[in-house]
Amino acid sequence: MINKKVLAIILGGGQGTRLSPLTESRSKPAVSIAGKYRLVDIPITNCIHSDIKRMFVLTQFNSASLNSHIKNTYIFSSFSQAFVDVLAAEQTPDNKTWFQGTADAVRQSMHHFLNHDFEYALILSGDQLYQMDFNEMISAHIEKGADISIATLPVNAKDATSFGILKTDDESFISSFTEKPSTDKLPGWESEVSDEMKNEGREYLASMGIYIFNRQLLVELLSDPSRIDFGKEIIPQSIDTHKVLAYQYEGYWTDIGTIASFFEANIELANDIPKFDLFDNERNILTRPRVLPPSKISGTCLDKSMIAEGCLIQAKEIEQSVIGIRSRIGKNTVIKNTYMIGSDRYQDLEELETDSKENRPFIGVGENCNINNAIIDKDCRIGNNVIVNGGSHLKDTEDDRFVIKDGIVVFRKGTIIPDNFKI
Ligand code: ADQ
Ligand code: ADP
Repeated sequence: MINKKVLAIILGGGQGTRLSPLTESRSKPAVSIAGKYRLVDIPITNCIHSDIKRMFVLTQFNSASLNSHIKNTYIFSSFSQAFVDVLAAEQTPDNKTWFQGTADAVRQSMHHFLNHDFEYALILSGDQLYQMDFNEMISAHIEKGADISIATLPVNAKDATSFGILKTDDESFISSFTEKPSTDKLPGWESEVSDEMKNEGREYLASMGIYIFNRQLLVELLSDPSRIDFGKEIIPQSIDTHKVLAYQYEGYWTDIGTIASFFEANIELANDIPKFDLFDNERNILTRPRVLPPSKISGTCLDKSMIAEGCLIQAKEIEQSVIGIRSRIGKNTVIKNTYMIGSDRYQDLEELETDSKENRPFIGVGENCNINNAIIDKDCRIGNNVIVNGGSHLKDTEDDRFVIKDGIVVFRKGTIIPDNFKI
């Protein structure tokens, strides 16, 4: 019954610049992961498996793909109170600007939330990969009589600088909090952690950006418009005045807000035993069911790779890669360490003929290509004999066809790469 008192608010993304160019034509929650899902499916799935079925997704701009994905996927019975609603930043007479930060996004949308009956607001990030049962956290929040709860995870010193770091008292209430401390400020912020975490050097308790707020308190805290961010203002300013509980989590969790972390998380999924389990019977990730044919693969040596439905593959070799829906890959091509997002549709014979006549590569990857360390966004047309060798030897750069970030070559959606192109 507890979950009936919870309203989930999913922070779908700020400007999305860190995930650019994948966020150029769609909002961050609509970015594709693992070849067939979208980022927003992760927090929504976690809520549904926790029996929390009233969700708002806050996003900076409304993209057609996010709306159509949500509308076509999360369809509940008309007799249930369940819903997933997208709220894009909107201009009203009182608010003339876009969301200024996470707390501001919640503030600007508060009038929508308050129309609903709830006691606890569960605030989630939209760019994290994890499988978590929120019920345990909610139970701890209620049992301990907390005003606010924050899910926490032990991290090492290198990662600690990217997170809110906190310390707790004997009863797990947060006694101090610092948002993204620099390395020189870290000494003294270590916490008691399990032996396993200690052995991995994970001695700092990080905020996972997953919060529970009691309804009235959230309204009060957000009544001050100078509080723009949860991590920078709301949390640090609340620990002395309110009971802020740390809920310790030790399962797999990773932030996927940058190209490098997004790439790594996707490629890692192709490992024999990935840390994130897509093959879990009970906690399967939900997404839009598509009626696609099985993938057809011919003459390809496949190793540590995931191939989504509806692909047409004749490549020579695919290794440590994730190949998304409807991908087409030509003969003799070798693809390694690559996330190919896939296509929205198949080209018919007539279109293929026109492309050939006009010397335009088909949608997909052509023949005799060699692609390593890349992300190929949807509907790209990569010609024949193309060589892409991403890696740390490449400097960050961009042009109208691709962006190189942290050695990863990201082809923009729908890009055309001619035959014999080389990076
Ligand atoms: P960050 O992840 O750096 O730190 P932030 O960039 O504010 O925090 O993003 C949190 C979530 O909100 C992300 O999913 C982001 O996409 C979304 N978001 C950001 N701005 C938004 C906006 N204007 N509108 C809608 N959504 C928006 C936070 C905490 C840290 C904590 C880490 C854990 O501040 O204390 O350690 O999360 O990842
Ligand atoms: P993205 O998935 O890159 O975020 P969208 O979801 O907006 O982008 O685009 C995908 C949607 O548009 C799908 O529903 C797909 O069927 C449709 N679509 C895209 N291009 C075409 C096209 N040329 N012909 C028919 N449908 C298309």
